[in-house]
Amino acid sequence: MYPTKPRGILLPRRRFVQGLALGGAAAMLGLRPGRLSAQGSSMPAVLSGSSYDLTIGELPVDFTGHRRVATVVNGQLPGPLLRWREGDTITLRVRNRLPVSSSIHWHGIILPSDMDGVPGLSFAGIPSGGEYTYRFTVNQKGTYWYHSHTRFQEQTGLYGPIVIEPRGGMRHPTERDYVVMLNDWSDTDPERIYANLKKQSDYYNLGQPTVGGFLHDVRRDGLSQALAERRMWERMRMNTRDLSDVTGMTYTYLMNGHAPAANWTGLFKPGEKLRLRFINGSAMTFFDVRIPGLKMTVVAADGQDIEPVSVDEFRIGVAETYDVIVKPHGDRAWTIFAQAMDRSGYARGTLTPGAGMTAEVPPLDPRPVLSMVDMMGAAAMHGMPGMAIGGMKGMSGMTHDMAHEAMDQMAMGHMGSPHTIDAADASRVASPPPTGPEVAMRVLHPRRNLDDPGAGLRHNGRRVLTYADLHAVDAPISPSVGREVVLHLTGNMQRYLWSFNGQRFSDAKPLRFRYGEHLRVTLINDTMMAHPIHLHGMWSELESPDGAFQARKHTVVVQPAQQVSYRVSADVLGRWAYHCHLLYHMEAGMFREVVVA
Ligand SMILES: [Cu+2]
Repeated sequence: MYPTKPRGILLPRRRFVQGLALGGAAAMLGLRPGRLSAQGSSMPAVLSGSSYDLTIGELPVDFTGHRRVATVVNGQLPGPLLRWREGDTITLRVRNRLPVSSSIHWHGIILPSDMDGVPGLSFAGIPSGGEYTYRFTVNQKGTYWYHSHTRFQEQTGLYGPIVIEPRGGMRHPTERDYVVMLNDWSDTDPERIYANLKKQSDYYNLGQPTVGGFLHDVRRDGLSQALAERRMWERMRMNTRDLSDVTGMTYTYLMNGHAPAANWTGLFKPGEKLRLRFINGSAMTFFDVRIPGLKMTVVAADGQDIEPVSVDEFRIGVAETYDVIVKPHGDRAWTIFAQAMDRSGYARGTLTPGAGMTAEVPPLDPRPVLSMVDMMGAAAMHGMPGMAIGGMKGMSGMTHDMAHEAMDQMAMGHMGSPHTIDAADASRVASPPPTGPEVAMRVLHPRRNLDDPGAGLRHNGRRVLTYADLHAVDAPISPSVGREVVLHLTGNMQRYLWSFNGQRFSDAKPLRFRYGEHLRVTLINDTMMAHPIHLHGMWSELESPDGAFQARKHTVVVQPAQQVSYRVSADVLGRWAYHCHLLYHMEAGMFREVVVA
């Protein structure tokens, strides 16, 4: 969260990529040359044991035909795979050779707060030329990752995988074990991306409906008619803005550091079982993952073993991890296909019994259609008023921006009266529901359906994983809860303001948890985007709509107009970060400090 100096790289956006990467010049920076290659058959370097030396530095890369400088660990993108053992105490000495401050956060690892790596909360950050030694005991197992928690360094390559071997052996042993790390790379400096979003929130969107067209209809037909539901849908359903706000217009999607053309490849012998450890290390991109023709058995979510569930496809939110087991058969290759949720591009790799074999890459699915439940939640199912709109006025005399905003707000559906307070909701919320300039709209009747795979995956003919499928193999840490904290996920898309309860981090007081208490956190998504919410230091124990324990997660995706609850055991003292893991949402204000005292 410390500002970095923009590097001032400013380049044309490219959708099509050559997928080559260079590492040769890394030697000049005193780092090991990158292991990236055009062949795409290399595996990430693996470091194991109890003591690690990591160096944050820069690496010249070329994913698009243009040379750029990435921010990396030990000269590699992604950084080296850290293979820890459950129960070990590990020491990680991290040196920073960047010209700016940096940090590494161990995502999903339960540890003391001064080891968590968040500048301003856990420690002061690692200054340029400085170092910091992390030391903690590993009391968990499974698939995790690490990344910078400093400004936008995560976007420029500072991330890597963590695999923790269980003490008691694998619950589901396999012949092979691959990390599949997904990332979104941009040739554009992230400071520029952020500035573009602040200036024009749909900057990276394709196929926008026009404001002018809608205003024309309002003048001609009157507001109420223009808002008639059917016509609203015709206008809005192709609007992808609400799915992703940074897209394939600037992103090249990577699998284990390989662009699609470079084709990351994992070998197998027919009949073998493979564990694929999917990690979404993206800054902003949700991926829908499948291996056409192969069933995937999901055995872990966010590092935690779950009851196995067989699926054709799963959506992985930013910062989530899923372990799947596959058994590719035949003397043929299989494509690992990870399309961006908004279908603006994909990451791709190959499982093959022999070098050089590839399989067909499927076409991108159609752009998702937002449904009524994405906008109005449960109201869409029961014909109730769906949204309360902040500060609505007539359409005349509006500026372009105001009209743009109004259009989006009204597109929510039937308008409730402004600032309406939902009775059932109010009984559980300690403070009044958020209003004001940070809050463009509010869902009156959020939906609680965890069995919804989300926009773009509904009724697609494939068996798609949902949160309702996640069932932990062990008991919850919190068997019951003492109190409930309700937080609204709020935003004003047109101004690119993102917040909890309508308050940006800069304006908000910390959330206070009492040391030793068990509480329920209920998140209500008042926006039309899915937000992956990450609590540091403590598990988020996901509950079903009727309050039963489902699974332990470190990152919980809350879909548009959805309400999700989880239990938290406040069993570790200190100051912790709590935030949306969409990088630009976090920086825009969807971030809170949690104090356990
Ligand atoms: Cu994090």
